[in-house]
Amino acid sequence: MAGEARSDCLFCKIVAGEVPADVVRETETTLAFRDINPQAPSHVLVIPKVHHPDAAALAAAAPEIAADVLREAGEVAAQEGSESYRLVFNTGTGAGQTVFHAHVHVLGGRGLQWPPG
Ligand code: IU
Repeated sequence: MAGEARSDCLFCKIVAGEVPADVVRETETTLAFRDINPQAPSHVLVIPKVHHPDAAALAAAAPEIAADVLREAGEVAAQEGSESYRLVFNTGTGAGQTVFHAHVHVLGGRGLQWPPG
């Protein structure tokens, strides 16, 4: 069931402390940690602690937690000193989603081109 921890989900395992992560912020409902394959000098993922497969599913099921994730993304950017930054929600394999637990990429620390690839 969405919302429950999944034993086969990497990010649920990070939330449970079963897989290590470089955590930069934590709240009651969210966790923020550095991406292991950074695409910018500052590349942090913010996730809800509850399991939902993508951001839209999270927003539909738990809008208050989706808002927490967005608020935390801004706090991460400020903490990282990123005056300008980009939030990315890859959704679906065709868009590059590889982990099916909602997360937002917070990218900063360099100039970012538009449009993205
Ligand atoms: P994506 O939007 O689903 O592709 O993002 C998943 C991210 O999770 C991706 O950028 C990976 O580098 C990152 N990641 C991680 O930080 N730690 C891990 O153990 C694994 C993936 I596997």
